[in-house]
Amino acid sequence: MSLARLSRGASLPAGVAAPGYAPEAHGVGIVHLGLGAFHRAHQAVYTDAALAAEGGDWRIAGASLRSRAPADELSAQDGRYTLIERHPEGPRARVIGSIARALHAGSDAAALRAALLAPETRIVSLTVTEKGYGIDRRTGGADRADPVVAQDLARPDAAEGVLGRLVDALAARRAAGIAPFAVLSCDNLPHNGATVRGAAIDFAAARDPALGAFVAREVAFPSTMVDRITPARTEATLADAQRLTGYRDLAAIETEPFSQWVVEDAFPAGRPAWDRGGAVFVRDVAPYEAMKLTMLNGAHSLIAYTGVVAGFALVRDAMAEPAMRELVARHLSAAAATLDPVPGIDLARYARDLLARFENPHIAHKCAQIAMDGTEKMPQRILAPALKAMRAGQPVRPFAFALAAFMRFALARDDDGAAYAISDPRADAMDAAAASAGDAAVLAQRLHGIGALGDSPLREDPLWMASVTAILQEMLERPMRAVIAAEAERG
Ligand code: CS2
Repeated sequence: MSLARLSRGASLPAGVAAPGYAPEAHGVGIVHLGLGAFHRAHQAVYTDAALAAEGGDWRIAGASLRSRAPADELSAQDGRYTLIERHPEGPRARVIGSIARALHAGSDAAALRAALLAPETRIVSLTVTEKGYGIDRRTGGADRADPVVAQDLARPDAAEGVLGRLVDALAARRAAGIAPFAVLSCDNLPHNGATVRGAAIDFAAARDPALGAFVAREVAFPSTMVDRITPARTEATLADAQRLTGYRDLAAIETEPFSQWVVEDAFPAGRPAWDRGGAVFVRDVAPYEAMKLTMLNGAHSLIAYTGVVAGFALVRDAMAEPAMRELVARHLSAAAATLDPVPGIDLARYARDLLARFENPHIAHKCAQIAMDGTEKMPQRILAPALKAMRAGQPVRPFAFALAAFMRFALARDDDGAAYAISDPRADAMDAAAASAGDAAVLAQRLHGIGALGDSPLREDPLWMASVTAILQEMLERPMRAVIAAEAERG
């Protein structure tokens, strides 16, 4: 029996929470770009709680940017889906009703544009991954070398990229006298609101300087820190959804019990009562964001690169290796030492909680999933705290170790010699650099020069480069597991 029946009055078994409101009675107020598992495990859940607590016309029209499948799966179920939370005592299911419509950006382009132009749309939120925006991290502007950005600048009325679609909609609203929406980037970019704002202003100004000035003056880009570990769904996810709810659910997703959302409260046209779902509104998100990017995400990248090479398939497998766990704990304290105080947060406790989250035996989070797009992630996760540590005279070795692991990963062969694919927008440059595997110093220099990795002043720092090169040399000579053991021994 399909979950679609729920919107026609069918009921759920006891123990499975249903939306605490009548979804179809609420209008759409948000357009969301990027309908993947993370959105469904995070913002859509907070919106579901907000609708239950305070109502309002805040349902979501979501658009999947790449594949059609998520849009089809959700549409077939009137937007309903099962959220499975993997608790220690067993999985818990809840049906979410906040998604009103699910579109595919490519084939439903006109419907998506209409939703972006609708006066009722007061927020456009995004989870499109770091690389999905087409931002030139060096200039902070739109990346003219990105083919989609270049195409959208040439044909603004047929935009296919994220910046192009946002700016096209803002321009059309301005022309029609409709107030702009707030743009809420929920990706792990440094200063996500300000970063996307800078690129959107640049893109708009390239079309028309007055439009650039309008975006700068009139459009809010609140920053936000989002957190919930959400592995890609598997057959087990779908089987559990069916077992727990009694319905076949093609759009089910699974996630951890923990969830955190810190948002800058800058929504000129209003927002859902996300605080009723546990979101925290603050004036300045920066300290929370730095904490999460450098501690959680930095440690994640360390685990992912060592893990893929050493043959730990899952984060929890790596954590089960005592030496690896020690290196993760070492990384967390080095990252914490670079942070300014974070209001209301005890960083030692945050680090302990992270270790437990990574160890969660019920979450099957693949190292290979986290290892994707390293050239987009390493600058803010590893190089930014490393630079702070270097300048403050604090230990940098944990960061050098994580970067060296990324470099070893770039060789695309694990300790057993098995090849794996590298999924990264700069995979070609990584592959070209890997030809220097015979010389750790050259390999390190070349890989450190790719994309935003090349923008870090650390690349010019002989001490840093010597440290990275020495660790990489070891990783080239010995199996990763042996290097991990020796490194943990070293402390
Ligand atoms: C992970 C994140 O894949 C990755 O790069 O580090 O997706 C991480 O799981 C989330 O940011 C957790 O909130």
